[in-house]
Amino acid sequence: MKSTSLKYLLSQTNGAIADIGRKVIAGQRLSADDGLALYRSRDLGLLGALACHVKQQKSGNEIYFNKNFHIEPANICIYHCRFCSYACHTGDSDSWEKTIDEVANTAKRYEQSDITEVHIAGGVHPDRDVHYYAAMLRAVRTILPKVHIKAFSAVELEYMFEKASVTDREGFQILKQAGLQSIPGGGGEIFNERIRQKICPEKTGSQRWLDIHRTAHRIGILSNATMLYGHIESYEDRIDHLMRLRVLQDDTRGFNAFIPLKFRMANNPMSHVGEVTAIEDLKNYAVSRIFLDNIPHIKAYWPMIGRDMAQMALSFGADDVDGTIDDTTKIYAMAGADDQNPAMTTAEMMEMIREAGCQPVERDSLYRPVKLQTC
Ligand code: V47
Ligand code: SF4
Repeated sequence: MKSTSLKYLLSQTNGAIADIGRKVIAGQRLSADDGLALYRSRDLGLLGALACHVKQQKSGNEIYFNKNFHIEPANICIYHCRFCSYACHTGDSDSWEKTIDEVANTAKRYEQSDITEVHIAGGVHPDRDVHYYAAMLRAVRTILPKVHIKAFSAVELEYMFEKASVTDREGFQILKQAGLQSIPGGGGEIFNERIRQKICPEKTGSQRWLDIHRTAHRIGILSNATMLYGHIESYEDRIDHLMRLRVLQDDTRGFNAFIPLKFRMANNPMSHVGEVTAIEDLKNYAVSRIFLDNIPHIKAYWPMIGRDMAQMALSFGADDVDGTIDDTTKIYAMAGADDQNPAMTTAEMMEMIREAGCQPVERDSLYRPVKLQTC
């Protein structure tokens, strides 16, 4: 949206929300109260326009995607997060684990491809430590020497480091030497301790999650951040979550992207909570983009929200749709994601972005443009 149109829209708006809009245009940082007022606003058009303004300042008309695939080493997990439709426990008939050879065989399928990233994450396996996962990364690195390895949420990392009795810093050094380059944003959920206690009581605490990311950033491993929203949290809890991320990012500048993850209700103990509406999703993208002034990218993770919502999110501040993916990620399919076999060709991805009036840019894992091969 052109800034003249936004200024016109603001001139037609009264009260606190107009003042906040003027702060956004002036590039001033928003307070927690400002963020709350945005969440409480029903003016979705204005929120979208403000988010687009912020997005334009950061990445112009460009929308990023990458070519990636996922490896899930196991669905076995020691935890029992109440929103999870994916985890099994040792001995369950539906549980599975891939050996390092099987993981390597999955990687081999991409040897001749133009994939630039592999995303490796799964459950928190009771018997595996950091040395085991380092061996796994070395196997992948040998087969795919040029592919960026983004692996293991802070929750998996906490457990594998403790299992091997190494500090976070030592653990990261072991994984880094084995090929780890960045870490995904999983396990953030919602930082408010009271809500976290209700939805994932056993999981890595909020401060611990933040500290693990801080350590990663300090040793040159960048990461993403997520927020699981649309369950029993309040707007205050969402702003508290965004604020804690913004404070850490001021300190380290290590987050590449923020990924709002909409709670999906199928096949988990929180199904009765239901799901929020599309309007709430769009509002959440917009407020995240406006409030997180120091995180460069907002990802609309399409395998979770579907192509249509991902496309709409591009008009509400998102500038990244993640990857062409393969059909190898199951965590959302099992929780009821619209697309049960998420995969998109490059041509489909680019068309989806162009149709939203934006310019598709294939990126690598650090958001550097990749030269597209045309034929
Ligand atoms: O932490 C689990 C979420 C996350 C459900 O960094 C659910 O690029 C909704 O973090 N409804 C793991 N969400 C996945 C993740 C991720 C995914 C894609 C890209 C990146 C990245 C990170 O999945 C968990 C949890 O918040 N999740 N169950 C559910 N029922
Ligand atoms: Fe385990 Fe992750 Fe599922 Fe929680 S969300 S039970 S940590 S796989």
